[in-house]
Amino acid sequence: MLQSILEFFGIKKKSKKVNLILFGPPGSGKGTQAKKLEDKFGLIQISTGDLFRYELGNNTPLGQKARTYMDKGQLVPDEVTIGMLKNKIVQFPDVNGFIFDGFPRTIPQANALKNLLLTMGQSVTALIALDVDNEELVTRLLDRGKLSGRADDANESVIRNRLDVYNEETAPVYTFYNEINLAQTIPGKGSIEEINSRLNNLISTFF
Ligand code: B4P
Repeated sequence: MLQSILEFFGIKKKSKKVNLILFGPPGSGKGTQAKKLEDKFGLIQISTGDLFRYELGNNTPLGQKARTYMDKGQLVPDEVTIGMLKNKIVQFPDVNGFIFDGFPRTIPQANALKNLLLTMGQSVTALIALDVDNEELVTRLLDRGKLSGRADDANESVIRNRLDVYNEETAPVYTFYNEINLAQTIPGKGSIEEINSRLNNLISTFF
């Protein structure tokens, strides 16, 4: 009723946006799944890993800075990552929402995301973690490394370092959202289609 009255006067009701964080260790399938969810739900995927790789590929000053961290499996410093993310988000003022893939990876990044969305009158809808054991992750990333040429997938010690960095620096981000009842976990092992169907079922409940 309210909607039709507003429409009669030419006022567009501000619709609720769905902002999801796809969370999990390296190789858990965030990027693989985010691309599928983007099409299904009309959301924009923002992958900080992809943004860095784009800068790297173009050999920009930002890319050169990021490379020194990424090649060793370390996190790129927060100020660089947050600035880059802000520049990206403001390009999409009218979308249904975002899927953040690989961001936030630290508590300062989580706080920055909260403040940034607040300035747009929005908030995080949910964090969804993909649960996959370490040995499966190492296998997946080594397999990807054979094809992708990504330096951070090329050897096992860099991959294991990324998993350690995840446990030490990124896992607390789950607790941050769990404390405000926004975190959920789904099993991330199984076929890509099986996991996609688990995600679709969960995400449909947010619309
Ligand atoms: P990312 O690009 O985010 O890379 P990722 O964690 O390795 O990948 P993802 O989990 O998306 O795995 P994918 O779907 O591809 O980060 C790379 C680096 O960038 C970081 O180490 C860091 O240096 C830097 N960085 C990025 N964001 C940052 C931030 N916010 N702050 C600081 N630094 C940041 O899947 C992996 C493989 O598994 C693929 O080959 C896929 O085909 C396969 N796979 C997927 N699902 C599968 C399934 N169900 N079964 C079998 N294989 C599967």
